[in-house]
Amino acid sequence: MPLTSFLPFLYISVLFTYSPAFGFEHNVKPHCPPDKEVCEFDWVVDYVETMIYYEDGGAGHPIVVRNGSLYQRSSCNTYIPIDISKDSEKAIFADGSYKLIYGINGHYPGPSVVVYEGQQVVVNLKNNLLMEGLTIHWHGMVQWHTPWMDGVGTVSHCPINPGETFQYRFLADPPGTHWYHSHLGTERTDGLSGALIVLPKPEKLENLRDDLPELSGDFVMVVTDWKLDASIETKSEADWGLNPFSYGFNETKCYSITLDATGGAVGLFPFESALINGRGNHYLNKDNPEQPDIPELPTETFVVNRYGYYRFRVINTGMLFAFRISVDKHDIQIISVDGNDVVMTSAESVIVHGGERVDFIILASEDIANYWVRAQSIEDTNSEGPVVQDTALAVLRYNGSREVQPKTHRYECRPKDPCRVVNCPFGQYPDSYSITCVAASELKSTSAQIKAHPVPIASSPLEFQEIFLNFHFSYGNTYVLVMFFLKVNKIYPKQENTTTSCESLNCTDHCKCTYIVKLEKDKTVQIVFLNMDDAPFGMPHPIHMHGHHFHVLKTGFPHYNSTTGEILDRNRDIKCSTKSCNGASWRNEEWNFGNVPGLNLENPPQKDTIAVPRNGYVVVRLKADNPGYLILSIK
Ligand SMILES: [Cu+2]
Repeated sequence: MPLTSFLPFLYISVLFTYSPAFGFEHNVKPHCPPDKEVCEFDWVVDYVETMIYYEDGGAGHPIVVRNGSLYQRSSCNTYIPIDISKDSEKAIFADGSYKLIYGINGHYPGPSVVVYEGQQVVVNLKNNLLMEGLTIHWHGMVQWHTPWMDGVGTVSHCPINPGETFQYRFLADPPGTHWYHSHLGTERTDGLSGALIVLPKPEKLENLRDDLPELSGDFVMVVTDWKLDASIETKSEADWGLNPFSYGFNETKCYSITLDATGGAVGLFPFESALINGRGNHYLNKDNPEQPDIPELPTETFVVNRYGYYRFRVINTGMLFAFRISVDKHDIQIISVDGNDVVMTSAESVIVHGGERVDFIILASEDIANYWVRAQSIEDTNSEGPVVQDTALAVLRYNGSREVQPKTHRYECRPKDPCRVVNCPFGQYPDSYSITCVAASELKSTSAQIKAHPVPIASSPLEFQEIFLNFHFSYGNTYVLVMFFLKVNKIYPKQENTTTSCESLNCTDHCKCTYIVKLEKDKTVQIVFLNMDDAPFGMPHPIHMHGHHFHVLKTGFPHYNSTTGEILDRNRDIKCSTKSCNGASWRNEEWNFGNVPGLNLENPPQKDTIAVPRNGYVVVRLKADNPGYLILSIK
């Protein structure tokens, strides 16, 4: 991208005044009418602390629990009761701990950006922080021919410095459930994230999907893991190998990594709590995971009318943990992944990895009551044996039911009536779980979706480019954290520096560098994401590609022991030429040039983030038609 394309949007000014406001609107409400060409937002990023009650002028009062109720301490000895119905606009409750975070206009999660397809989105962003630069990445937006608006700090633009204002301007494309977040350092997981919903143009709505019932409501559900420590501390301590001391440096008991049902690593550090739309709780009582530590805290509540259909747009904005999402006593009907429509499919639950979005519908046809909405980790065991899955909870409340905590339990999967779980990061659960896994690649695009975005097919081998990329830990370094944005070679503004040591001949196996892959313009590019791990604890990695929604053609799983779930052997379709599986290729040369057996070329789903199974692979395809420096990273 020539430097002249970098438009001078950066200027310094003080445009906005700051006053904290906190309510999270979970109903999808467009910000501008559909006929408006430009939809504009004014944002101020500033510090804010959770569990502090803010007065309009900005003065704060700590929120405390006394005798089973919440109070704000307006002076040392003055306690004023908190009225959740009124005061939830005045404070971010999070999980009940005090934590300094970043807020956008005082909000966490950030204000939802709800716009119409094709609208020009303008975000005037003022960085009011004292010492941190920031950028905002619009995850899911393809940024067609505007890669400089992709918001990846040091790759697609220079960070916005403290005191500066930057104007983001990009086209809302494609429609669907997306999100935004800071793409610099660890800011994303300390407050700088939110929902970005692009609604289809109203005139397109009618012929877009005829398979959906008429909806009575449309909800945003932002799910994230949550830690008391600042993310930079979590990252640094992980870099230094301090995770075993996560319970406290002075505690005698040490932390042991939790594993999923196939032995893949999940909890590199302890699951402390998780939030749904900014609200959560600690659930330290493992014997009764539905009994929160601070029951007085507000819980996110979705109110529905009986017999109505409701859409949930789930976004995992978290740091490490994937969440298995379910609604007690209600089947979920999955209709969209990463903003792309799929043929409706029924499931007991769906697993949403970091960066992924899943839309589902429920029919509120049960008794008028309260039901738990669950976001459960996929932890299964640690070195001592089975662990209880950590859970974040929200409430599904039928109109007319009492405002009390649900008493429901999650569906029990039985051999006769197994649970269908969509988007497992592995091929199968052990037999005893009675769970049938549906891989993301088994979902089907709707006919309208595939008509608008056909699978790229190369007209000749010359038009076809195939790339094998292995995402994995390196042996002996089990604690390297992958969910933070590592230092990458700066691309803006010095483009001559983009050649890196990865391209040098003497780098044959384990090299530390920013790896740059050149896609040839307009070619059909098939990427084989590998996760061939030589580390003792591998883990499934969600991989996110900027600038494209690729077609997911196939998943290759390793071989499992069906009783224990353990991996017996890595997938042997792939030939690795080094220990780190650099220079990988298909074992069978006849599979080259796109001739891999079992590819769904007819109606594969489209995604922008995909979990690659440990010791397996995922084949994706795209057309290289969006020039620019686009990052490909583990989410
Ligand atoms: Cu993205």
